[in-house]
Amino acid sequence: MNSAKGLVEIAPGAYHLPSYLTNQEQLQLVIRCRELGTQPTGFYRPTVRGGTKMRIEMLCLGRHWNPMTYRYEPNRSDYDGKAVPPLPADLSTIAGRVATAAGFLFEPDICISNYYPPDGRLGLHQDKDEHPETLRVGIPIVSLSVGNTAQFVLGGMRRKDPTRTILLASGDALVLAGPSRLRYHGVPRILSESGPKELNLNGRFNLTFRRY
Ligand code: MD6
Ligand code: FE
Repeated sequence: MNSAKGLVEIAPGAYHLPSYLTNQEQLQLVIRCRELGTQPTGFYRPTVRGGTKMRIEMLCLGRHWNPMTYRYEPNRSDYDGKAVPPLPADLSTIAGRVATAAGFLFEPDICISNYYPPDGRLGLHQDKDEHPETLRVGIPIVSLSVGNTAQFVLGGMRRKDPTRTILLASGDALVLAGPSRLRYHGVPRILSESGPKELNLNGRFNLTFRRY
């Protein structure tokens, strides 16, 4: 069960589910991220095309998103060549439940988990590296956030389109699907010390679940 306070359609095909995860589920998710993140295939700080280091740490499950080629691959060839672990069933199940709550049937096969330190951020981007058919039909991306609150900006189909800001708090879920699947979005900042004290996390984990 979850403590969802509802489903807010922030744009056609984009849904915010505030407080989707219970406190207990949030704690479990933090523990899970730390477990997976401290494995040999755990978090690392990616360097993107052009040589800039990202302001987050990344961990991929199912397939690795290569920040140099913008392609999905079995091994993290931009870093240490290690094969990424499979997407654990407990995590894909949660993402499937979120999608159901928003009215979609969704069976993810990839998860990208990002860790934001207190000064972490993620530039404006589109998630368009999945299979063309996935993008064409608008198969959702489901995201889960735990820890500090993020300022999440959602724009349009062009980088210069106007954006709106929503706050993604600990336990919130977000779905980008259908006509919103390819909207530009980013996280300019997270709010320090804004998460539940019990998580012991002055930072943030965001997990995005995808179907390749
Ligand atoms: C974040 N999220 O919340 C970054 N992408 O830290 C994303 O980039 C994202 O939340 C696609 C769909 C949902 C998301
Ligand atoms: Fe994204």
